[in-house]
Amino acid sequence: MKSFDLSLYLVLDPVLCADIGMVETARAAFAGGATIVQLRDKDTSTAAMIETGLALKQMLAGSNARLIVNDNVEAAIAIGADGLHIGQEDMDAHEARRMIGPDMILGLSVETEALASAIDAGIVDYAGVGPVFATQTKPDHKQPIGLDGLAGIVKLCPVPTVAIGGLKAEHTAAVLAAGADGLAVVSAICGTPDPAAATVLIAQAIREARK
Ligand code: TZP
Ligand code: MG
Repeated sequence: MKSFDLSLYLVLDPVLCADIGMVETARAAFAGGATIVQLRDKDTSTAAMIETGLALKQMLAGSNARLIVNDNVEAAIAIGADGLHIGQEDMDAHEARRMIGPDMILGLSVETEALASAIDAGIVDYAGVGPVFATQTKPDHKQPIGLDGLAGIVKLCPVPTVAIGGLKAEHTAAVLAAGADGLAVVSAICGTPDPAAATVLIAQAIREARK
């Protein structure tokens, strides 16, 4: 049985994290209560991705936290990551599953109810649902779905879900009320003056919302 906790899902951004770096940002976020981290770097080489991923893996050793690699199957395998996350345009989920084998976590981005209904729970382990709100972090993002859209899509997902897109601590209660299992954030943590404190704010909001 794959075990992972989507509650507070940090997605790293190399540009936003430039000041202290992605590994130190992740370290601070885990100290603050992040449960899972995704290495996402659209503009780097596989070799550099592997180097950062191995440093993240070393930092996480002995913890329950999970390391997911965005899009790059070769890097995910070389790092020995816990999982791979793909978008609808990246590759077919069956093809991804065939390449990573049965044990790695596979996450898939979904933006519509139709895509949610099409998820094969036999091969996909969780869905990233969004963007909930418009965000500067991903300039080419799809049409925002809003909190009502999130609720509609989550209802149709046959796997656990994490919401993404423009999410801040103040959205936590509404996102969880919409049925998502967690929040994925980039700019709410990466590049903030105190990433650990920024994470604590979200972690506390999650605890409050679940009471
Ligand atoms: N996918 C959909 S929106 C997004 C991704 C990777 C970026 C979310 O960034 P932020 O800063 O949390 O809005
Ligand atoms: Mg992608």
